[in-house]
Amino acid sequence: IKVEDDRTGLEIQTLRRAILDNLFYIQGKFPEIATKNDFYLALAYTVRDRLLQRWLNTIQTKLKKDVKKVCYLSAEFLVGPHLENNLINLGIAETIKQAVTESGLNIKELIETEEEPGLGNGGLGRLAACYMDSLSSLEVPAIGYGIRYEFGIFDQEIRDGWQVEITDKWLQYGNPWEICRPEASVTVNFGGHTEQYVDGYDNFHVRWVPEYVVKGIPYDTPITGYKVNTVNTLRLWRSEACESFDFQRFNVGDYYGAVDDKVTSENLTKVLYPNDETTQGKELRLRQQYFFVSSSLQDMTRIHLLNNPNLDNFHEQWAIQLNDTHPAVAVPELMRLLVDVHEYEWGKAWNIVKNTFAYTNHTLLPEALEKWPIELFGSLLPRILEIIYEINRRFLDQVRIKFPNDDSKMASLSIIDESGERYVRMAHLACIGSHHINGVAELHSQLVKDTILHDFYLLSPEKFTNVTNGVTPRRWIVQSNPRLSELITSKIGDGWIKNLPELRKLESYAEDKTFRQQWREAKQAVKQDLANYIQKTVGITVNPESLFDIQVKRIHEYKRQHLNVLHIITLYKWIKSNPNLDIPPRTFIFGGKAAPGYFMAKRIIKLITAVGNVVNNDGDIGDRLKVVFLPDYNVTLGQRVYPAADLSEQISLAGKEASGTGNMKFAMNGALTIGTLDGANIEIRQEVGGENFFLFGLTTPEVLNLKAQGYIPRRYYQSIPELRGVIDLISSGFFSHGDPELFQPIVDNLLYDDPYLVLADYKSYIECQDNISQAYKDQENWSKMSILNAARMSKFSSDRSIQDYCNHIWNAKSVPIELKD
Ligand code: 26R
Repeated sequence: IKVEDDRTGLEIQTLRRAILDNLFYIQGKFPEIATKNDFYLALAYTVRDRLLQRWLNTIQTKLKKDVKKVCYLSAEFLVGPHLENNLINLGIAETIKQAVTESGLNIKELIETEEEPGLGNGGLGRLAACYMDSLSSLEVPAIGYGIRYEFGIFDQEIRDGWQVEITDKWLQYGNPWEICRPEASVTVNFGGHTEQYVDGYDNFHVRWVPEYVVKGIPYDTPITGYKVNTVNTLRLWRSEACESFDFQRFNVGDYYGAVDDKVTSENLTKVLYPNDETTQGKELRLRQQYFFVSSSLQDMTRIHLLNNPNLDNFHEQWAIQLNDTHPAVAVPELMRLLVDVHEYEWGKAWNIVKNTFAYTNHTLLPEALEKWPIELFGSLLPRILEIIYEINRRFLDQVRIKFPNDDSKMASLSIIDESGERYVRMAHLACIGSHHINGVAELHSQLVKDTILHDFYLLSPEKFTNVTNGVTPRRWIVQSNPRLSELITSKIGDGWIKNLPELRKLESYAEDKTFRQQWREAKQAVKQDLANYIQKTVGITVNPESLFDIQVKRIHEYKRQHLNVLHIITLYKWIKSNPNLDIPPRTFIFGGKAAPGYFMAKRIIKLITAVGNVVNNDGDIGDRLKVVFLPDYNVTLGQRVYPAADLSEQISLAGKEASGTGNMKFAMNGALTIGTLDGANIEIRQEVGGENFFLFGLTTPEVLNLKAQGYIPRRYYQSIPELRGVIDLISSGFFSHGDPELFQPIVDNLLYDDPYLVLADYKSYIECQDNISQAYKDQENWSKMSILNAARMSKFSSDRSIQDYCNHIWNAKSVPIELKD
């Protein structure tokens, strides 16, 4: 008889034995005393065992000479739960399910036991995770480098309608997916001063004498690709105190001083900053950035030198992508490593640096553009600031040649902002140090060239390009919507999972009545699941046949959740005054976190829940309108929500949302979109067809015009009676138990400032929503539009985005991994 290896075998009996074995030898438990988490961990280790060979083979391939590696440098990776994703990518979901079930366990329950690593705020972090999935699925050798925050994005609870933040203790019951690699630890300098010295050959050098040194310890997580052997690595750094430094103090008897340093060093990677889109110049944040960037670059140069005599060809072997400016300090740090540590001459070093980096911009909002006070920067990273000054000096010499006698150009391009208090502008640093700069959707990339980086564009137009964002169909269709996936596969086979353009084959079924019926049944089933979840979590009974109208994303004024609320109140007033009004019942679902210090965003959450309390409990309304705020929106909850939507709300003010990626997840799952001409909405509409997309609102040029003329929001309030009625109802205290104060900050903001033109777009939005209500009555046509949306979304696969990056920016290729065992 053949006996399969417990660690790799895939027969049911073997898998069952392996789970018990891991339970016993890793968890130290018998089934009789094991908790659900013990079983989850035993299963996770069983799955991990089955990817390790591929993982190690991929690492070996990467070490080979002449294999170009992509490094995605990002302060955030919002990967979501690993278990089910790995089951799908390894192609063992069915087998494992059978083994687990035959062991008397519930696979769904075990999958749901996993705590998701919330190591990101929102779009930018989730994009990094989708890109890691596609890099592996396309067999591109890649490493994601980031920070292993001990506490990720806070958990959100809703108490009395308000957001309350709870510490995210994602590591408390263990993380089976990471492997710590202390042997690859590095050290990172902070503070102190610099000195010049002359070496034995009369060459000048600079040495950085730091005030303290922090140790960086890497933790590796495997990133599987879909049904390929490539398993890439996500390498996240944790900080620790450096023993050698502690001991100096310790030895002179300053025990508390030594432990203090330990506390400071270890605080570095404690917590993710929960601010989405506003910088506060917090020192700890700059420390985090330099810490993970320096650790990662030291790691790359070390790996490079294993197989190369020197760093001369570094840029031929490594393509480093800067995910926004958060890792932009990599530009001077690589210069430091080349010039100070490896003794390269400046010009030669700079040539390597500028051929290594590329920079992605993710936002135009001025408050989100990172800049650091010079004082802070210089005291924390004295050597890096010197290098930045030298980069800037040489850069401005070039500018002077191109624009002679133009001081305003010099001022606008300089890395240093000298208009008031002096700052280091990180976007300028990233631009100057990169060979390519891209925005994340066509409109956004155009606006980057026209506005914030306009002068850089004039200087080097060839550097600027666009890569429209994408999302992985593995997690966002196959995993989150198995019913729909099976229906699709039953008609067109499963090639679409790897090659999304094959979804086009569904177009012809849009005319097929039976298929439409099946399509509706699949949607109905997931809507029922979400209705059950809503009942269980917030205790609201929703009508599963109603139109599910969903807005999930971070709460921000530019995303205009409050515009959505104005529509809800409008409908509420309509039904109250005309009970016979013939519109389909709707369930409005919201989800999203507000930055803890963002007053207006938090108040918008309270407004949503307050309107919900009134509407949901009004007997005249019944189940014609329900308003649900789902607490703690995260990747896991996203997976429940996107598949269940009939309508996707993408209603940001034109010109403000760089791309959006939730918009893609909704449409791929057959939701129709109500949206402005903003971010990737424009391209989604282009792909699915204007007749299958509900468009409203001002365009970007119209927004600019209106603002230039002097926008007066009160005029809209005065001239649109319906709008006035809605605002007055909020002001009256109707939704706040008679308290007119509670929502006055929102009302005043809308009436007297309204920076995101909510009132200007109100009328257009309401009309569009009314068209939607009418359209929903024709279920056959709605289904047709829904099918066409899903069928035409292939452009928004992150596989396409990654291909674009590989071809146009990284010059990287697939390297299939051989599986020798
Ligand atoms: C500097 C700091 C406070 C900070 C600023 C901005 C921290 C985090 C952010 C997050 C931003 C830049 C972000 O998530 N941007 C989003 O990136 C997505 C992926 O490209 C886009 O889809 C989305 O439109 C954009 O808002």
